[in-house]
Amino acid sequence: MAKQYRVAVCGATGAVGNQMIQCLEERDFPIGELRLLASERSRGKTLAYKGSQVPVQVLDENGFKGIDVALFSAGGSTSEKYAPVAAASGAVVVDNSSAWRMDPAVPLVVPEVNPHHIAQYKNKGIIANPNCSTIQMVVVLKPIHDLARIERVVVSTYQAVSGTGQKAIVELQEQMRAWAAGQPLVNKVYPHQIAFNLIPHIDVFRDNGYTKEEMKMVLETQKIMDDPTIKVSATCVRVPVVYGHSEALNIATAKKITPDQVRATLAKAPGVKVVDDPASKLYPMPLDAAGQDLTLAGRIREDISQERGIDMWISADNIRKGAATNAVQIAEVLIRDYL
Ligand code: NAP
Ligand code: 3JN
Repeated sequence: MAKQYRVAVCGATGAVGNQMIQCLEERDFPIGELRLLASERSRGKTLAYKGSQVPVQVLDENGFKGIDVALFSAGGSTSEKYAPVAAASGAVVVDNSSAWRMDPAVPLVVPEVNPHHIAQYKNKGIIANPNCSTIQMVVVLKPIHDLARIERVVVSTYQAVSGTGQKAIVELQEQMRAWAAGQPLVNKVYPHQIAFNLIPHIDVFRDNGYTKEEMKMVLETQKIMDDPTIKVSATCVRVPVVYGHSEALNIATAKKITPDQVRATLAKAPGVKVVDDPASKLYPMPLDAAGQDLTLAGRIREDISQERGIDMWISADNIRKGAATNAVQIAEVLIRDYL
């Protein structure tokens, strides 16, 4: 019989954790034992996995004993404290928070882009999963970088409320209902009304005027692509969409390439689907990206404002490829090549 692994999902009751359990099931990850961990608030809960109800355990120092692979999505402070605990008890951690992403000893991995970095898990027993907006961007940038060397990317994101968690989905729905009923709209999760609005503010502001989310896109892209020379400038915007982040990308390359070359390259790239037939009104949209794992790329055209530039539009499921699926894919490479 094929080897089976003891897997923990830490943050199992959350939006990302729930999707991780679903991805493990869908992808038939070889699990001998599934341990679900969350906070005191989830004591007594159970979650469905392959037709059975698995009890949720309250996270503590002993929670990772005997575990081979621990998938974390319980926020940065839980990862900071418990990822080293899990690693010390012999598990390899795949962490979804930003806590370990920029640690030089911790690999930051998108399996379509830099699977070879996974070998560095041996340094600390931790592998970091990038931010959702970075993941979908590097999946399309890597094949273009290999073709024509990217010098600079200007990106604007259109990020779904599910990126903020379940409470933000409820806030958008309640504001829509209140608007339709002519009642006052209440905002608690976001600093402004999100229904019928756009909020150019994701995560906290930094001294340089960018937000932390925008700087994650800059620094994570350079680390994953192993190239600190790629210049990135990002503007991250929350939009009233439930699932699926989209991005407008403006890419400047060292070598001149045509939109046809980009389409042909992306058509062969792992994890990408070219959806680019404007005459038939076909282009990526979050409603089409949601519920699947490919990054959709379209509206590919030459940038008329510069010598060697390409513009495009991409959409991907932020909870699946942007978080849970990417983490499970990392775990798949880990067990295939290393454990
Ligand atoms: P969420 O829906 O609020 O879920 C949070 C999860 O963490 C719940 O299972 C919660 O358990 C658990 N948790 C919170 N504090 C805990 C503690 N002290 N001990 C144990 N468990 C604790 O949030 P989410 O949207 O799933 O996001 C979770 C995290 O994933 C984020 O904070 C972020 O770090 C990461 N994330 C990454 C990306 C990405 O771009 N890759 C995207 C979204 C999220 P209870 O239900 O018991 O409270
Ligand atoms: O807002 C989004 O669309 C993505 C959110 C990601 C997120 C949310 C809370 C904390 C992160 C992340 O993964 O970068 C974090 C974090 O910093 O861990």
